[in-house]
Amino acid sequence: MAIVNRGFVGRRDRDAGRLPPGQYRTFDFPVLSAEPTPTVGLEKWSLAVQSAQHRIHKWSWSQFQELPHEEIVTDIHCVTRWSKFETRWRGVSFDTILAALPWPAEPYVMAHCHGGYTTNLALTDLVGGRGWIADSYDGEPLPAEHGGPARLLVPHLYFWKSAKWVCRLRFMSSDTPGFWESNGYHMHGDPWSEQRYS
Ligand SMILES: Nc1nc2c(c(=O)[nH]1)N[C@H]1C(S)=C(S)[C@@H](COP(=O)(O)O)O[C@H]1N2
Ligand SMILES: [Mo]
Repeated sequence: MAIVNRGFVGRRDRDAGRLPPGQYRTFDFPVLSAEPTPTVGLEKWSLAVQSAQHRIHKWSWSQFQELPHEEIVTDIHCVTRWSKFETRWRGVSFDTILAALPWPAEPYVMAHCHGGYTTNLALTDLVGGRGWIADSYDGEPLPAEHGGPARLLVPHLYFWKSAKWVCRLRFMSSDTPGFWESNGYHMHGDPWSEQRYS
């Protein structure tokens, strides 16, 4: 009895402080999409990065695979109040993306997706090992319903910022609202200060 008790307390200790305010922990992996899941063939896939001056740099799938990938283990937090701990991804960091760009990036980014979804992010939230383009989940290619072939992963912000089926990153000189941000969601979306709506 004492051993069971200690184990329980130990687990709670480890998870204490891990849940942002107003969130509950889930053990499954909900799918939240405003649009039907698009089918994006790898031969057609590309990631385009566009500067505010309309310069474009593009990676095909095979070129993207050659960029250094890293493993990310992280908690994720949806604004609809579920959080999932210890999710495991592989992806290319924004630090790597920016280093590969032939021109300097402007301070804000609009992520554009197949299907039309958009979300805005500040570059400062993406660099320093805090933002990735993920193409693998739990050791497998990223499933289509979770954004495969590739999605944004910005886990320190509410998960609506982690755009699925991303196809274009458009840099901007000023912060402009994306899809949910135009419909009342917060421009920044920090779960720890409950930046749900603006
Ligand atoms: N393209 C696209 N990306 C999206 C969304 C969406 O509707 N379309 N929903 C966002 C929201 S609100 C969440 S919580 C996560 C859900 O990701 P999941 O379906 O892999 O759990 O994707 C985000 N990225
Ligand atoms: Mo969400």
